[in-house]
Amino acid sequence: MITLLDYGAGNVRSVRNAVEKLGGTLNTVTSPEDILSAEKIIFPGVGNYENMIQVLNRKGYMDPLRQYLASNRPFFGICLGMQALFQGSEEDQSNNESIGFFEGRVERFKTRLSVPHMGWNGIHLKQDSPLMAGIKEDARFYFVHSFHLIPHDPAVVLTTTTYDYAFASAIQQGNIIGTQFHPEKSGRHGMQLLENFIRLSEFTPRGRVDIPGKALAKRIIACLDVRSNDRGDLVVTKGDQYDVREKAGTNGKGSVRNLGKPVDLARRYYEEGADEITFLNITGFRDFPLADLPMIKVLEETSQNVFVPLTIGGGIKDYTDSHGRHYTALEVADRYFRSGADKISIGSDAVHIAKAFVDTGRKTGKSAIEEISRVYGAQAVVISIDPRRVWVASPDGPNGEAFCWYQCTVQGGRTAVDLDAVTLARACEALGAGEILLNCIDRDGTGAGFDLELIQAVKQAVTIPVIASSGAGCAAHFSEVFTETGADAALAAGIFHRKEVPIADVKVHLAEHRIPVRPS
Ligand code: 1PR
Repeated sequence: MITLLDYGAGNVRSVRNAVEKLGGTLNTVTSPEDILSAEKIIFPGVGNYENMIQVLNRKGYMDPLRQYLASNRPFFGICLGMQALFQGSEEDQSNNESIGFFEGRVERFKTRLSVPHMGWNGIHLKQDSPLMAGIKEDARFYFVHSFHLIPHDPAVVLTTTTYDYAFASAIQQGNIIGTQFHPEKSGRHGMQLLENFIRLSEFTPRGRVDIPGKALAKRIIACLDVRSNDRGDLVVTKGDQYDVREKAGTNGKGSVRNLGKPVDLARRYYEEGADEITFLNITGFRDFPLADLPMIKVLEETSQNVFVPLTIGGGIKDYTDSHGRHYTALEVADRYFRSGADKISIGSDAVHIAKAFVDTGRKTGKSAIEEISRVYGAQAVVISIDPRRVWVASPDGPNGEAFCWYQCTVQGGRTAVDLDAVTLARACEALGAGEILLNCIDRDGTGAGFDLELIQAVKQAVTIPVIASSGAGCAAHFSEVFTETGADAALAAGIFHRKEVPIADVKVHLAEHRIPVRPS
C-alpha cells in the first residue's frame, strides 16, 4: 500500500497512473493521521516551493512528516517533494520553515544555460542502492526545475547530474529517498525505479560507487493539433500553413483533415520514443475549454499509458460563461493539470498580455502567465507563438534591400497583431513563462525545414528553453536546427503523422551527428 501525499497542486495523476500501472495500490493523505499510519509514502511535489510549504503548514502535515521520516519508513520525495526535506529554498520569498530533516538549502541555477533545466539528463551514480536495480548506465531521466539542492552532507547524495556544473539530483539516507527528476515522466527507466520502490522493503545503500552519466539530451516532441471535424468527432488534424481543410470541392469548403485519434496517436509516439507529447486544441479559442470535456478525457486517457511530459494548449484564458460565471485562466489550467497535463501552453492570450505589458511597461500580477506561473511554477507555462514573416522594402538601402520581421498572430493565424515574435518572447519570459514553443506559419506543413533565422533570433533574446517548430521534412532538418541554432527541443507533426520519418530514425541520425539524444 502506497500513500500518496497530494497537497493539491499540479499533475499528481501521472504518479497515480504510474503506480497503478505497476500494480501498486494507492491511498491519498487526507489528514495528518494518514501520514503517521502510512507504510510507504510518495510525495510528488510540483509547482512553487513557497506555495507548497504554506499548504503543508496549513494542513498540519509538517510534524507528522518529521515523525514519519524519523522512523526511517520508506519515503520517496519527487522534485519539490525532495527539496522540502531540507531547510529552505531561495524560491521561498517568505522564508517559511521547511521540514528540515536534512541540512542544506535549495538555490536557483547560476548558469548561462537555459533555465529551467528542462529535459532528459543523465545521472552520475554515487551509491550502490537497491533502488537503482535494473537501471542501465546510459539511462536518462526527465528534469524540469529552476532550483537545485545543495546538501551539507555529501554522504546523502545518491546521484549527481551535470548542467553546466554538477548538482545533487537524487538523495538517499536509509529508506528516505528523493529525486529531483520525475520518474513518473521518465519512460521505462523511471517506471523501473518506481517499481523498485513499490516492490522492495529495504533500500539502504551498499556503499560508494562512481558511475558517470550522460549529458542533457535535445528533445524530440510529437505535436498533435486537435479539433472537432465537421461530424463533431475530436480528431488529430494537420494544416499547411495553418489551413487544415482538404481542397474545397465544387460545393463549398473542404473537410477537416483527419489523421487519427488523439489518444491512439499519443500512445504510438510514446512507444516510438517521443520525449514529450504536445496537444494543441487549435479551435480552443472559440469555446470555453472547460465545456470541452472530450479534450479533458483525451488527457486523462493518454496519461494512463504515456509516461513522458504532456503539454496542452488552446483556449487558456479568462472566460465568462453564458450564465455570467467568471472563470480565471488559472482555473482552466488547474483542470488540465488535474487531468494529466504537465505543462499548459498559452497562444492568443499571451499576445494580448505581452502587448499590454510592452505598451504600459507595467506588470499587473493578474495575467494568466503570472498567475499560473506563481502557483504551478514557470516550468509549467509554455508560450506558443504563431508568427508570420512580413517583408519590408527599405527605401534607404543602396540596393533597395528587403528586410523582414516576424509578426505575431492570434486565433490560429487569423488575426495579425502589431507585435514581433522576439519582443513577445522577451515580455513573456519577464512575466514568468518557462518555455517558448516557436511555430512559424510560413513553414508549417511545408517540409522545407525549420526557420533558422527566426529560431536563433528568439533563442538569443531569452534565457528560457526554446522549442523549434514548423517545417520538419526529414531527419537532417533536426540536426540542422540543433547545429545552427541554440534550440533546446524540436517539434514536428506532419512527418510523424504520415509515417514519413520514424522518431527512432531522427534520434539515430542525431546521435550520428554527435547531438545528444535519449535513445528511443
Ligand atoms: O491561441 O491559446 O487558443 O492556442 C491555440 C493553439 O493552437 C496555438 O498553440 C496555435 O499554435 C495552435 N493552432 C491554432 N490554429 C492552428 C492551425 O494549424 N490552424 N496549429 C494551430 C498550430 C502548429 C504547430 C505544428 C507545427 C509542426 N500548429 O504546432 O504542429 O507547425 O508542423 P509540421 O511539422 O507539420 O510542419 P490559443
